[in-house]
Amino acid sequence: MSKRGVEERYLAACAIAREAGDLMRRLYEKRETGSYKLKGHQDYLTEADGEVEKLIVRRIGEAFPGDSVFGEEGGGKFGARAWVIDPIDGTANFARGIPHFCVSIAYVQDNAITVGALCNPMLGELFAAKAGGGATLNGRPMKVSKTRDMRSATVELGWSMRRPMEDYVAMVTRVVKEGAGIRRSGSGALGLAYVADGRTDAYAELHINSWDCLAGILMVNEAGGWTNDFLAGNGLTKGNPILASNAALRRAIIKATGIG
Ligand code: LIP
Repeated sequence: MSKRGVEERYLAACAIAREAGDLMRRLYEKRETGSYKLKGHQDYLTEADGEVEKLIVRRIGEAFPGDSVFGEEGGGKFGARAWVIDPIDGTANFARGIPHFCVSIAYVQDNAITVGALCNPMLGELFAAKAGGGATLNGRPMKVSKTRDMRSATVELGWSMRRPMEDYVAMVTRVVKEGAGIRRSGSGALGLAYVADGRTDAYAELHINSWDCLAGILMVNEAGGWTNDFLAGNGLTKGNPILASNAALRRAIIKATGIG
């Protein structure tokens, strides 16, 4: 694809993420307590997920009718030019009234993440990246942290029911034993963006879906960090483990999490 084609998709991803974020915030502020469903054990679904995804799919179709789109709620296709979207990453937070969530939009060209955009409307934060073009927060360049010692590190360990609880507890135990501080905030997309912006030093999860993480993976790499080969095997369609880190902690965090 030409540079112009990538730039057009980058600008569109940013604009659509902002518009979707504005809609998400309006829906959040008018939601009624308890207005959510559970599509699985600890797997939340709100009406807002569907409304936001419909807006994103419509905008992408208007601008790039020849591209494929895959959304967490509506499904779709993974073509050679594929948009992979999560309308609300951090749905459990949205559902329970915790203002820590975002829209995640990624564009993948021939199985390579090319464009990513995340918007957290509650903080007015737009995270964006394009392959070879750097990563930004509201237009400001992002860089990963320089933390070199696990005893000074802050590491987010994502969790879901998609892997055995024993495996998660074992990973938490290993990371804490290495001296790191840990957190789990319920949005893998924002967790990865925070690594790219140096707010945390690493993000790990034993299984995450592509729509949650592709945009964040690109941001971490464009901000000078490292990620495992998430797209190996069936990563795009079935998900995989994810590990993202600043450059200095890479070896230590691979050892502690067992993801590499
Ligand atoms: C979430 C992910 C998070 C994971 C949660 C959930 P959702 O995505 O971002 O990493 O730990 O279980 O899958 O469901 O809020 O779009």
